[in-house]
Amino acid sequence: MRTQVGIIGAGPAGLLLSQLLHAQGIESVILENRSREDIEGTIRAGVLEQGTVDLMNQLGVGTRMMKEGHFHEGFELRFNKKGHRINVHELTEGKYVTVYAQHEVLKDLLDARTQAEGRIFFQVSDVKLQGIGTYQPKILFRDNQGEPHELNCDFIAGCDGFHGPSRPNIPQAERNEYQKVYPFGWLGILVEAPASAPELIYANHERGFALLSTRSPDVQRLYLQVDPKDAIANWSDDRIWSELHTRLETTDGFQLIEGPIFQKGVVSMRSFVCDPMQYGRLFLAGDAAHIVPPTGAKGLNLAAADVQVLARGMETYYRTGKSDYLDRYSEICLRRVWKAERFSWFMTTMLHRNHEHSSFEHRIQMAELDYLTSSRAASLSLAENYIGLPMAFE
Ligand code: RFL
Ligand code: PHB
Repeated sequence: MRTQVGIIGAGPAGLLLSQLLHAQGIESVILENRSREDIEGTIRAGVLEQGTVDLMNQLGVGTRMMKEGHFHEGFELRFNKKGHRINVHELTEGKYVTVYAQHEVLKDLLDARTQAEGRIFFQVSDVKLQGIGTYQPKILFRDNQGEPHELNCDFIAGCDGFHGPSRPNIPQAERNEYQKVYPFGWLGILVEAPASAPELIYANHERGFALLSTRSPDVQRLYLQVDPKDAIANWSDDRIWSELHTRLETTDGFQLIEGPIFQKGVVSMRSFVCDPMQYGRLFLAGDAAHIVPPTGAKGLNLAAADVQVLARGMETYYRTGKSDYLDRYSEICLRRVWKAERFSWFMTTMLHRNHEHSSFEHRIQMAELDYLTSSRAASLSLAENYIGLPMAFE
């Protein structure tokens, strides 16, 4: 089998890349080890940057998002039992915080790929990369029947997430990895209930961080900071609600609306960057190359930014035969990646309770929150990072 770009992974990075390449007349094949149902049922991100929304629309896959997504003009930072609104819309000259679930983005992209008769193999196994240092790289894999195949391509895009097989193919001596593991986990729940607030609330409380988000008028998404090693079995619904009520409480009587919890789980948090994000004919994009803690809502958005640079490089290569731009892929992406790493680390550090910290660091956290919510310059910086820094292609 042959294609121009072999893509490993049908997450946001792989599917967006395939759709971008298709729009430029470049052929790709996607290899994914999970089933379509599994992908469409996995609950992850919720917040899209304005640039990601624009990209979805530009690719012709934004119709449902524009109809069913939620467009917020701001969000709230809550501390000392008081809410402080960040008016993102006004501070960023008209941009919106879009809440539209990652699995809905994936459904829309999978539909578009299917309609365009794009080739996607689901439930593949034994994925192996070969010849990435040559001009004829290939991917060996088994299809869902266990039949072995060889996919010959010009380029391989490693869009296979943090645990995927692509990154380890970059020789260790050529690869620098930067990592920070946080002593926090997020317990996330999905609840059948109406929204308790019109916009997202990020709360710093002495018992730990809490986040109120939404999915639809009748389904809400909430998170609690917990010990990353804590078992979900330790968290009864009653305990979750009691903790959420305490952490989100305000002096002016905020009411948290309860409902049946129909999904819950704990995720751990880390920051990670692989530099470079490319080697020979292999290009990493999204979580395969970098991870951020979810507090800044940047992971999916960074994946979308990477693949726009990658698609531009490939388009330039096929049009001119020159690889100069592709050679700079990693350098161009990493400038944005490190700014998103900084922002996600900053939001995480400011909002979580760290038991390794002293009362000094706690006072600094409070000063940071007070500054962010009382200085226009600081609010502007927060808003422009949250909504997404402008896309840079050079
Ligand atoms: P993904 O989504 O992990 O997709 C990788 C795909 O590769 C497949 N794969 C393989 N395929 C073939 N062979 C193999 N050997 C393979 N190994 C793996 C996997 O099955 C999978 O389908 O990576 P991608 O595309 O880079 O996308 C990254 C995003 O998924 C991630 O950054 C976001 O979910 C992060 N994130 C958020 N990002 C935002 O931009 N905004 C948010 O509001 C936001 N909230 C979140 C989040 C992540 C969270 N969790 C669960 C970590 C909230 C949470 C709780
Ligand atoms: C979500 O709705 O899942 C969500 C919202 C904001 C974040 C992270 C996740 O920062």
